[in-house]
Amino acid sequence: MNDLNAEAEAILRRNDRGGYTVPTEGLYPYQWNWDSAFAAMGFAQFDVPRAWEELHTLFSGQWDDGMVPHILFHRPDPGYFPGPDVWGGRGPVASSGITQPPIAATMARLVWEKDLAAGKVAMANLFPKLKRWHAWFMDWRLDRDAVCITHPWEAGRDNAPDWDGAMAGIDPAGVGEYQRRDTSHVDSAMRPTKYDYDRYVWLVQQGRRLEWDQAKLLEENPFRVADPTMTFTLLRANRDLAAMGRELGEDLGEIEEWIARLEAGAETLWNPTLESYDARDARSGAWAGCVSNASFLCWYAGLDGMSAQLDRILNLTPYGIPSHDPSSPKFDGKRYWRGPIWGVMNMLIGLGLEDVNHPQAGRVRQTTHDLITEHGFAEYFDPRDGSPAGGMSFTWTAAVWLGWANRGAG
Ligand code: 2M8
Repeated sequence: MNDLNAEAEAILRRNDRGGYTVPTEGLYPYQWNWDSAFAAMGFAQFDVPRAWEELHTLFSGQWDDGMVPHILFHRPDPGYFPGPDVWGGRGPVASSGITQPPIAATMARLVWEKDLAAGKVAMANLFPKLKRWHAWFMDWRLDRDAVCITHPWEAGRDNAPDWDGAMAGIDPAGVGEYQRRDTSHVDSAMRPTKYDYDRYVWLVQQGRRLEWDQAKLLEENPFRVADPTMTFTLLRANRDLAAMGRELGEDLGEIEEWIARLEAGAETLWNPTLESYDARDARSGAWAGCVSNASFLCWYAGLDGMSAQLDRILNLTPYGIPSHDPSSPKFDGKRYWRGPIWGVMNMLIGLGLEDVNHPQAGRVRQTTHDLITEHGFAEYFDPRDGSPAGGMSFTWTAAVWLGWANRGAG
């Protein structure tokens, strides 16, 4: 085993809090939804039972309406804001009131493929929970059959320029005083601004006031954006759920109907002027005008159309797909989801490219391999020179290394 494999395994073990994994010590002290799904895929490379346990713990927080929260607050920790007291989630485990990109079915399939016989009981147990979560999206979150977010944190791409238009429509008056914790862990130049945080907190306060009732949020929330991250990940997740359901002898009728609807919905995210998949404000109809790393999840979802953009972007940076187009005036190479490279997004994009044997597939994986080899297991990286940013010893970067990037040719 090479040193990086050993280091990646040690990171997962160190971030293990017993049944669930934190994204990194200090900055993120709880169980995050899509981080946890990546962690399961990472654990599956050396400890398959622990991988299933991660997913099991994640779904122990599922709400009675089917939603799976974006954070589960298993144990209080003053190092993170906003904590359970601010969110007022109503599930079986203290939680936030919003969700995150549904990659769990896709990661569960990768875990299951490690040992089909041993994983059959765990998968049969997880299947109905995954299906209920997907049904929740279909019931509550569609706009012209594309999937909407109700808070920027739901997309996982917190401060992406994609949300600037919708965020400008929020007046955060009355949000009150609060103490951020993130900027005591990392340089504030790498984090969202106060302008954004006021609106994040305002949206949490609004959700709590509306008791996280999806019908009321649909009526009242000014922030509702049809998002490529959610649309493409749910489409892919349904394809993986159908494949697993077939193995388990489940009826697939409903899932197949969801797939057809989401395929049509994804096309409503095609911005012809930008020549790219784009986010669309479901309230105003306005395009965000952003070529983001989520735009390139189309292959992951079984669609295409982005090859010319992919060639263009890959020629602008040495390490894969930045979170925002480097040629855009909004690009900021260090500020979180406004420019940096994220190993997890490179992996999802890469999986999609590999599915169709795309000529750029090898390049995306190889450059992610090089990025981690040269710059470590950081949360994200400056796309111009690869310098590490945000939190270090990061769970999902370690998982991406173990499950995908270490198969680079280098
Ligand atoms: C970041 O988001 C959290 C809020 O959910 C934060 O900044 O406090 C995002 O990068 C998100 O995608 C990720 O799941 C989370 C934990 O790694 O951190």
